[in-house]
Amino acid sequence: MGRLVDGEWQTEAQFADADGSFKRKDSGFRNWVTADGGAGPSGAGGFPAESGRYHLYVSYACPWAHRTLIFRALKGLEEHIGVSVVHPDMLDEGWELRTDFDGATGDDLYGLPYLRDLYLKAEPGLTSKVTVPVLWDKERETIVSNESAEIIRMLNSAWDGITGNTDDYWPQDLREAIEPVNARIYDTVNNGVYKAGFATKQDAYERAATELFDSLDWLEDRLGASRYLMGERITEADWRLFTTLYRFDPVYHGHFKCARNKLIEMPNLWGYTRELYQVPGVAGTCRLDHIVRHYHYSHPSVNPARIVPIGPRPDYDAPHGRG
Ligand SMILES: N[C@@H](CCC(=O)N[C@@H](CS)C(=O)NCC(=O)O)C(=O)O
Repeated sequence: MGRLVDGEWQTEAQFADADGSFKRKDSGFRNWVTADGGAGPSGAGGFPAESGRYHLYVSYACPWAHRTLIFRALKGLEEHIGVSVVHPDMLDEGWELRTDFDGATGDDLYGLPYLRDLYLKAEPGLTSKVTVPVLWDKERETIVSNESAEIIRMLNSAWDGITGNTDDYWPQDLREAIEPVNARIYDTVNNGVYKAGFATKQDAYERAATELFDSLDWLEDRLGASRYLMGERITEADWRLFTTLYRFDPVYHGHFKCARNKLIEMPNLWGYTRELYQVPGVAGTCRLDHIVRHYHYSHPSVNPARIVPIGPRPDYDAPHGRG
Protein backbone atom coordinates (compact mmCIF):
# COMPACT_ATOMS: atom_id res chain seq x y z
CA MET A 1 0.00 0.00 0.00
CA GLY A 2 0.99 3.62 -0.17
CA ARG A 3 -0.26 7.14 -0.74
CA LEU A 4 0.05 10.06 -3.12
CA VAL A 5 2.27 12.94 -1.98
CA ASP A 6 2.29 15.97 -4.30
CA GLY A 7 1.19 13.67 -7.12
CA GLU A 8 3.95 11.09 -6.52
CA TRP A 9 3.24 7.56 -5.25
CA GLN A 10 5.00 6.63 -2.00
CA THR A 11 4.83 3.13 -0.57
CA GLU A 12 4.22 2.47 3.13
CA ALA A 13 4.97 -0.74 4.97
CA GLN A 14 3.05 -0.25 8.21
CA PHE A 15 -0.63 0.19 8.86
CA ALA A 16 -0.18 1.23 12.50
CA ASP A 17 1.15 4.48 13.98
CA ALA A 18 4.23 4.63 16.22
CA ASP A 19 2.08 3.94 19.31
CA GLY A 20 0.99 0.62 17.79
CA SER A 21 -2.57 1.68 17.01
CA PHE A 22 -4.34 2.04 13.66
CA LYS A 23 -5.99 5.38 12.88
CA ARG A 24 -8.13 5.66 9.74
CA LYS A 25 -7.69 8.96 7.87
CA ASP A 26 -10.67 11.08 6.83
CA SER A 27 -11.72 10.98 3.18
CA GLY A 28 -10.80 13.99 1.04
CA PHE A 29 -13.47 14.35 -1.67
CA ARG A 30 -16.72 15.32 -0.02
CA ASN A 31 -19.11 16.62 -2.67
CA TRP A 32 -22.67 15.35 -3.08
CA VAL A 33 -24.86 14.25 -5.95
CA THR A 34 -28.27 15.78 -5.26
CA ALA A 35 -31.59 15.62 -7.10
CA ASP A 36 -31.31 19.25 -8.24
CA GLY A 37 -27.53 19.67 -8.33
CA GLY A 38 -27.44 21.91 -5.26
CA ALA A 39 -24.57 21.47 -2.81
CA GLY A 40 -25.06 18.78 -0.17
CA PRO A 41 -24.12 19.06 3.50
CA SER A 42 -20.45 19.43 2.49
CA GLY A 43 -18.50 20.24 -0.67
CA ALA A 44 -19.48 22.09 -3.82
CA GLY A 45 -22.65 21.89 -5.90
CA GLY A 46 -23.06 21.07 -9.57
CA PHE A 47 -23.53 17.32 -9.38
CA PRO A 48 -27.16 16.70 -10.34
CA ALA A 49 -28.47 13.13 -10.34
CA GLU A 50 -28.59 11.85 -13.92
CA SER A 51 -28.75 8.44 -15.49
CA GLY A 52 -25.40 7.23 -16.86
CA ARG A 53 -23.35 10.19 -15.64
CA TYR A 54 -21.71 8.67 -12.55
CA HIS A 55 -19.53 5.62 -12.06
CA LEU A 56 -18.44 3.74 -8.93
CA TYR A 57 -14.95 2.33 -8.48
CA VAL A 58 -15.11 -0.40 -5.83
CA SER A 59 -13.39 -3.41 -4.41
CA TYR A 60 -15.64 -6.38 -3.65
CA ALA A 61 -13.31 -7.00 -0.72
CA CYS A 62 -13.77 -3.66 0.96
CA PRO A 63 -16.55 -3.32 3.53
CA TRP A 64 -16.88 0.43 2.89
CA ALA A 65 -17.21 -0.04 -0.87
CA HIS A 66 -19.58 -2.95 -0.25
CA ARG A 67 -22.06 -0.53 1.35
CA THR A 68 -22.28 1.41 -1.91
CA LEU A 69 -22.84 -1.75 -3.98
CA ILE A 70 -25.66 -2.76 -1.65
CA PHE A 71 -27.37 0.63 -1.99
CA ARG A 72 -26.92 0.60 -5.77
CA ALA A 73 -28.66 -2.79 -5.86
CA LEU A 74 -31.43 -2.01 -3.36
CA LYS A 75 -32.27 1.29 -5.01
CA GLY A 76 -32.48 -0.10 -8.55
CA LEU A 77 -29.50 1.93 -9.73
CA GLU A 78 -27.61 -0.74 -11.66
CA GLU A 79 -28.64 0.60 -15.05
CA HIS A 80 -27.98 4.21 -14.03
CA ILE A 81 -24.58 3.99 -12.32
CA GLY A 82 -21.76 1.86 -13.76
CA VAL A 83 -19.18 -0.01 -11.69
CA SER A 84 -15.51 -0.86 -12.14
CA VAL A 85 -14.06 -3.45 -9.77
CA VAL A 86 -10.41 -3.42 -8.72
CA HIS A 87 -8.23 -6.52 -8.38
CA PRO A 88 -8.40 -7.96 -4.84
CA ASP A 89 -4.64 -7.77 -4.26
CA MET A 90 -3.64 -4.38 -2.85
CA LEU A 91 0.16 -4.42 -2.92
CA ASP A 92 2.93 -1.80 -3.22
CA GLU A 93 1.18 0.00 -6.06
CA GLY A 94 -2.09 0.28 -4.14
CA TRP A 95 -5.37 -0.73 -5.81
CA GLU A 96 -4.79 -2.04 -9.32
CA LEU A 97 -7.22 -2.20 -12.21
CA ARG A 98 -5.90 -5.57 -13.39
CA THR A 99 -8.38 -8.09 -14.76
CA ASP A 100 -6.66 -11.38 -13.92
CA PHE A 101 -9.12 -12.37 -11.19
CA ASP A 102 -12.72 -13.38 -11.76
CA GLY A 103 -14.95 -10.33 -11.34
CA ALA A 104 -12.12 -7.76 -11.52
CA THR A 105 -13.25 -5.56 -14.42
CA GLY A 106 -10.32 -3.23 -14.96
CA ASP A 107 -11.05 0.44 -15.60
CA ASP A 108 -14.14 0.50 -17.82
CA LEU A 109 -13.89 4.23 -18.50
CA TYR A 110 -10.25 5.07 -19.26
CA GLY A 111 -8.26 1.83 -19.11
CA LEU A 112 -6.07 3.23 -16.33
CA PRO A 113 -3.75 0.68 -14.68
CA TYR A 114 -3.96 1.95 -11.09
CA LEU A 115 -6.69 3.58 -9.04
CA ARG A 116 -4.22 6.30 -8.09
CA ASP A 117 -4.25 7.38 -11.76
CA LEU A 118 -7.94 8.17 -11.41
CA TYR A 119 -7.23 10.31 -8.35
CA LEU A 120 -4.52 12.12 -10.32
CA LYS A 121 -6.89 12.62 -13.25
CA ALA A 122 -9.21 14.38 -10.82
CA GLU A 123 -6.42 16.42 -9.26
CA PRO A 124 -2.83 16.34 -10.54
CA GLY A 125 -0.37 16.98 -7.72
CA LEU A 126 -2.76 15.54 -5.16
CA THR A 127 -1.67 14.49 -1.66
CA SER A 128 -4.07 11.76 -0.50
CA LYS A 129 -4.69 8.16 0.38
CA VAL A 130 -6.07 6.23 -2.58
CA THR A 131 -9.14 4.42 -1.31
CA VAL A 132 -12.30 2.74 -2.56
CA PRO A 133 -15.12 3.48 -3.00
CA VAL A 134 -14.89 6.38 -5.44
CA LEU A 135 -17.95 8.02 -6.96
CA TRP A 136 -16.75 9.46 -10.26
CA ASP A 137 -18.42 12.09 -12.45
CA LYS A 138 -17.84 11.21 -16.11
CA GLU A 139 -18.96 14.65 -17.28
CA ARG A 140 -16.65 16.80 -15.16
CA GLU A 141 -14.06 14.00 -14.96
CA THR A 142 -13.61 14.33 -11.27
CA ILE A 143 -14.25 12.53 -8.00
CA VAL A 144 -17.54 13.52 -6.41
CA SER A 145 -16.87 11.64 -3.18
CA ASN A 146 -14.67 8.94 -1.71
CA GLU A 147 -16.60 8.70 1.55
CA SER A 148 -18.91 5.68 1.63
CA ALA A 149 -21.07 6.96 4.50
CA GLU A 150 -22.01 9.94 2.33
CA ILE A 151 -22.22 8.07 -0.98
CA ILE A 152 -24.88 5.72 0.44
CA ARG A 153 -26.96 8.69 1.54
CA MET A 154 -26.77 10.08 -2.01
CA LEU A 155 -27.77 6.73 -3.48
CA ASN A 156 -30.59 6.50 -0.94
CA SER A 157 -32.54 9.41 -2.41
CA ALA A 158 -30.90 11.59 -5.10
CA TRP A 159 -31.96 9.37 -8.04
CA ASP A 160 -35.48 8.64 -6.72
CA GLY A 161 -37.06 10.86 -9.39
CA ILE A 162 -35.26 8.86 -12.08
CA THR A 163 -35.80 5.34 -10.75
CA GLY A 164 -39.14 5.81 -9.00
CA ASN A 165 -37.68 3.76 -6.14
CA THR A 166 -38.47 5.65 -2.95
CA ASP A 167 -37.35 3.02 -0.44
CA ASP A 168 -35.79 5.03 2.36
CA TYR A 169 -32.95 3.69 4.51
CA TRP A 170 -32.30 7.05 6.17
CA PRO A 171 -35.79 8.09 7.20
CA GLN A 172 -36.21 11.56 8.62
CA ASP A 173 -37.86 10.36 11.84
CA LEU A 174 -34.97 8.02 12.68
CA ARG A 175 -32.00 10.15 11.64
CA GLU A 176 -31.25 11.48 15.08
CA ALA A 177 -31.50 8.05 16.69
CA ILE A 178 -29.38 6.40 13.96
CA GLU A 179 -26.41 8.70 14.52
CA PRO A 180 -25.13 7.37 17.90
CA VAL A 181 -25.75 3.77 16.78
CA ASN A 182 -23.71 4.37 13.61
CA ALA A 183 -21.01 6.11 15.64
CA ARG A 184 -20.50 3.25 18.09
CA ILE A 185 -20.64 0.62 15.34
CA TYR A 186 -18.21 2.57 13.16
CA ASP A 187 -15.66 3.09 15.88
CA THR A 188 -15.74 -0.28 17.60
CA VAL A 189 -17.02 -2.72 14.96
CA ASN A 190 -16.52 -1.54 11.33
CA ASN A 191 -13.22 0.09 12.16
CA GLY A 192 -12.73 -1.90 15.37
CA VAL A 193 -11.81 -5.05 13.49
CA TYR A 194 -9.07 -3.11 11.67
CA LYS A 195 -7.83 -1.60 14.94
CA ALA A 196 -7.51 -5.10 16.39
CA GLY A 197 -5.95 -6.53 13.23
CA PHE A 198 -3.41 -3.80 12.52
CA ALA A 199 -2.32 -3.22 16.14
CA THR A 200 1.38 -3.74 16.69
CA LYS A 201 1.28 -3.53 20.49
CA GLN A 202 -0.50 -5.97 22.79
CA ASP A 203 -2.37 -3.27 24.72
CA ALA A 204 -3.63 -1.58 21.53
CA TYR A 205 -4.87 -4.96 20.28
CA GLU A 206 -6.54 -5.90 23.55
CA ARG A 207 -8.26 -2.54 23.83
CA ALA A 208 -9.66 -2.78 20.30
CA ALA A 209 -10.68 -6.44 20.59
CA THR A 210 -12.37 -5.88 23.94
CA GLU A 211 -14.31 -2.86 22.68
CA LEU A 212 -15.30 -4.83 19.59
CA PHE A 213 -16.75 -7.73 21.55
CA ASP A 214 -18.41 -5.40 24.10
CA SER A 215 -20.21 -3.87 21.12
CA LEU A 216 -21.06 -7.24 19.61
CA ASP A 217 -22.57 -8.25 22.99
CA TRP A 218 -24.60 -5.02 22.98
CA LEU A 219 -25.78 -5.72 19.42
CA GLU A 220 -26.60 -9.35 20.22
CA ASP A 221 -28.90 -8.12 23.03
CA ARG A 222 -30.38 -5.37 20.88
CA LEU A 223 -31.20 -7.81 18.08
CA GLY A 224 -32.80 -10.16 20.59
CA ALA A 225 -35.33 -7.44 21.37
CA SER A 226 -35.77 -5.95 17.92
CA ARG A 227 -35.68 -7.34 14.39
CA TYR A 228 -33.40 -4.63 13.02
CA LEU A 229 -31.14 -2.10 14.72
CA MET A 230 -33.69 0.70 14.65
CA GLY A 231 -36.84 -1.41 15.09
CA GLU A 232 -39.04 -2.95 12.42
CA ARG A 233 -37.50 -1.15 9.42
CA ILE A 234 -34.15 -1.84 7.78
CA THR A 235 -32.08 1.34 7.79
CA GLU A 236 -28.60 2.35 6.70
CA ALA A 237 -27.39 1.38 10.18
CA ASP A 238 -28.15 -2.26 9.36
CA TRP A 239 -26.35 -2.19 6.02
CA ARG A 240 -23.33 -0.48 7.56
CA LEU A 241 -23.14 -3.24 10.18
CA PHE A 242 -23.86 -6.04 7.71
CA THR A 243 -20.72 -5.61 5.61
CA THR A 244 -18.54 -6.19 8.68
CA LEU A 245 -20.60 -9.13 9.96
CA TYR A 246 -20.49 -10.82 6.56
CA ARG A 247 -16.67 -10.81 6.67
CA PHE A 248 -16.38 -11.72 10.34
CA ASP A 249 -15.80 -15.46 10.43
CA PRO A 250 -14.03 -15.84 7.06
CA VAL A 251 -11.56 -13.01 7.75
CA TYR A 252 -11.71 -10.98 10.94
CA HIS A 253 -11.90 -13.88 13.38
CA GLY A 254 -8.63 -15.39 12.14
CA HIS A 255 -6.68 -12.82 10.12
CA PHE A 256 -7.44 -9.87 12.43
CA LYS A 257 -7.48 -11.96 15.66
CA CYS A 258 -11.05 -10.97 16.53
CA ALA A 259 -11.05 -14.27 18.26
CA ARG A 260 -13.08 -14.23 21.48
CA ASN A 261 -15.74 -16.10 19.55
CA LYS A 262 -17.13 -16.50 16.06
CA LEU A 263 -20.16 -14.72 14.69
CA ILE A 264 -21.96 -18.04 14.23
CA GLU A 265 -21.80 -18.42 18.03
CA MET A 266 -23.97 -15.31 18.49
CA PRO A 267 -27.45 -16.51 17.44
CA ASN A 268 -29.19 -13.15 17.02
CA LEU A 269 -26.33 -11.55 15.11
CA TRP A 270 -25.86 -14.62 12.96
CA GLY A 271 -29.57 -14.95 12.09
CA TYR A 272 -29.68 -11.21 11.37
CA THR A 273 -26.64 -11.48 9.07
CA ARG A 274 -28.34 -14.29 7.14
CA GLU A 275 -31.59 -12.35 6.92
CA LEU A 276 -29.85 -9.28 5.46
CA TYR A 277 -27.81 -11.45 3.08
CA GLN A 278 -31.07 -12.94 1.80
CA VAL A 279 -32.71 -9.58 1.01
CA PRO A 280 -33.18 -9.61 -2.79
CA GLY A 281 -30.19 -8.06 -4.58
CA VAL A 282 -27.74 -8.30 -1.68
CA ALA A 283 -26.17 -11.71 -2.30
CA GLY A 284 -25.07 -10.53 -5.75
CA THR A 285 -22.89 -7.86 -4.10
CA CYS A 286 -21.15 -10.39 -1.82
CA ARG A 287 -17.92 -11.92 -3.15
CA LEU A 288 -16.13 -14.01 -0.55
CA ASP A 289 -13.50 -14.98 -3.14
CA HIS A 290 -12.37 -11.33 -3.41
CA ILE A 291 -12.72 -10.79 0.34
CA VAL A 292 -10.71 -13.78 1.53
CA ARG A 293 -8.01 -13.26 -1.09
CA HIS A 294 -7.67 -9.52 -0.49
CA TYR A 295 -7.15 -9.53 3.24
CA HIS A 296 -4.82 -12.49 3.44
CA TYR A 297 -2.78 -11.45 0.43
CA SER A 298 -2.54 -7.69 0.93
CA HIS A 299 -1.36 -7.28 4.52
CA PRO A 300 2.21 -8.61 4.66
CA SER A 301 2.71 -7.17 8.15
CA VAL A 302 -0.18 -9.37 9.38
CA ASN A 303 0.25 -12.43 7.13
CA PRO A 304 3.79 -12.38 5.66
CA ALA A 305 3.56 -15.78 3.95
CA ARG A 306 0.32 -14.76 2.23
CA ILE A 307 -1.30 -18.10 3.02
CA VAL A 308 -4.99 -17.92 2.13
CA PRO A 309 -6.99 -20.13 4.52
CA ILE A 310 -9.38 -22.84 3.33
CA GLY A 311 -12.24 -21.68 5.56
CA PRO A 312 -14.49 -21.12 7.34
CA ARG A 313 -17.38 -20.59 4.87
CA PRO A 314 -20.56 -19.96 6.85
CA ASP A 315 -23.85 -20.89 5.16
CA TYR A 316 -25.44 -17.49 4.59
CA ASP A 317 -28.30 -19.12 2.69
CA ALA A 318 -29.49 -21.19 5.66
CA PRO A 319 -32.95 -20.21 6.93
CA HIS A 320 -32.56 -17.17 9.19
CA GLY A 321 -35.51 -17.81 11.49
CA ARG A 322 -36.19 -14.13 12.12
CA GLY A 323 -39.51 -12.36 11.73
N1 LIG B 1 -13.75 6.39 4.99
C1 LIG B 1 -13.59 5.65 3.80
C2 LIG B 1 -12.67 4.48 4.01
C3 LIG B 1 -12.42 3.71 2.76
C4 LIG B 1 -11.20 2.76 2.91
O1 LIG B 1 -10.41 2.90 3.86
N2 LIG B 1 -11.07 1.81 1.99
C5 LIG B 1 -9.94 0.89 2.03
C6 LIG B 1 -10.31 -0.48 1.54
S1 LIG B 1 -11.25 -1.43 2.67
C7 LIG B 1 -8.87 1.37 1.10
O2 LIG B 1 -9.15 1.67 -0.05
N3 LIG B 1 -7.62 1.41 1.57
C8 LIG B 1 -6.49 1.77 0.79
C9 LIG B 1 -5.45 2.48 1.62
O3 LIG B 1 -5.73 2.74 2.80
O4 LIG B 1 -4.41 2.80 1.07
C10 LIG B 1 -14.98 5.21 3.37
O5 LIG B 1 -15.75 4.72 4.21
O6 LIG B 1 -15.29 5.36 2.20
